[in-house]
Amino acid sequence: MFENLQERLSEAFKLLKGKGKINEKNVRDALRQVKMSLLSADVNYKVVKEFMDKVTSEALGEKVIKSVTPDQQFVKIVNDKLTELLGGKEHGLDLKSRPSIVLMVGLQGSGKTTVSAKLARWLKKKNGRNPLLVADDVHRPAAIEQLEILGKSIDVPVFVGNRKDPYKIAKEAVNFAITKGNDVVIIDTAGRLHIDEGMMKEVEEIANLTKPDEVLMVLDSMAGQDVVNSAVEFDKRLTITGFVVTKLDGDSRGGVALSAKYVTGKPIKFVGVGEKLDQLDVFYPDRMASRILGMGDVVSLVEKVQEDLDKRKMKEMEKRLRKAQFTFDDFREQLSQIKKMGSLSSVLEMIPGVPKMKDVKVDEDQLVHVEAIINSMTKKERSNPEIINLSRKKRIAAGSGRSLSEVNKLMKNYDGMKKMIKQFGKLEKRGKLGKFPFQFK
Ligand SMILES: Nc1nc2c(ncn2[C@@H]2O[C@H](COP(=O)(O)OP(=O)(O)O)[C@@H](O)[C@H]2O)c(=O)[nH]1
Ligand SMILES: [Mg+2]
Repeated sequence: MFENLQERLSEAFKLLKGKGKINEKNVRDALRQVKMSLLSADVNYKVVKEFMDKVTSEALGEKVIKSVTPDQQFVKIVNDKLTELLGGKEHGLDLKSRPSIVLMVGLQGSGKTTVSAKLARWLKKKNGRNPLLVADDVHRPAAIEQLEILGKSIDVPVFVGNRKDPYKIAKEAVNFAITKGNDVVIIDTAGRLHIDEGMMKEVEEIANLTKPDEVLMVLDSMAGQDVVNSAVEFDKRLTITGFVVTKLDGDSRGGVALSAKYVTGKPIKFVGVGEKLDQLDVFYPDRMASRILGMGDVVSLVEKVQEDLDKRKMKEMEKRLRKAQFTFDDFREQLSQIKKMGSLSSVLEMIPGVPKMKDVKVDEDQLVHVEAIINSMTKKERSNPEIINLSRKKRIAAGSGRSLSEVNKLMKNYDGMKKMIKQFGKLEKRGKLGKFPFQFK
């Protein structure tokens, strides 16, 4: 369903190509294209609206980074918001009880039986669990046999019971697991082509009997928007805990995933990317967003450039520190960097060599005050702080609206910092200090 989306989005991104700056007009044109492409891909209009609101406010407020083009930056914004919409971060399985029960539900042909086996394999291989598969789709005899074959291929036992009564099978299976020491029970249930009362009642009853830790609804990503309605219905009746979206190896671009997550608020936990049993992936919203946009390379380029920019600024600062040339101009530049980048503690944590300081409280007001004081200095004072005598201090205090003692404190801090830097320089020259305390790779 997202077949045209990438094409139309790249049209939108083209609108920004060659533009020196993201301005209101060209962003609005591009945004209109994005909106059209989502709507024409049949994405739920509420989803589109929420998405557009977020992208618009971000895109219009963004400064252009020099080394990437506006269209590349725009792709990044759209990508980030899409990631958010898809659930942000990955969601694991919540398997607390012993044995843990996983109930697999969904329409016929969505991939329940395949996913049951894939999940058993994944839990065994990646989590060291000892799963039991339960063939609880008794309506089609072939379904039981299908699961038996799959279970054999991954060396996981399959419980079939009397092959007739789905409630009895489910109950017996849990007891079987307890006696055999299986710590997770995966129950494969019957589906229908469309939602019907009989099927709903059956899975509802199985859920009541087994009290599952996870109720995973399997969604066929190729099946179109109708699937979203069935997701709502299943969630209403069973309270599902998450989705597994299958057949993403086909032409589908994952639009169903986007809408189902939005309308139910339930996370996508896994995706199926092929018929083989190892073709199950934990769902990563960021990767899915890139896939929908088809622009993963652009996104990582922008990320890389942002990283490089930060690194370059750090390196520059390191050079000045080494030469003990640290002036109030540098100080001010640092402050504005810090303000731009968010809290001071997160910036400090980014500097290699600086110990992690969890919960460091930084008074952001203080930063504003310090900046005001520096702004009241003349250019000459900023680059030669040693000329700042008492009368200059008084003038600076009056000009910045801060007290003389605050100005004094700043001067003292500056002196201390500079002395420390000189010490480091000397020690380093004498070879007493193996490395400069801040190392930038
Ligand atoms: N290409 C592809 N095929 C899949 C995937 N998951 C399931 N299938 C196929 O979809 C068909 C229906 O799967 P099945 O597990 O029997 O669905 P169920 O009726 O819900 O149990 C089978 O032919 C599977 O091999 C997937 O991720 N990719
Ligand atoms: Mg099946």
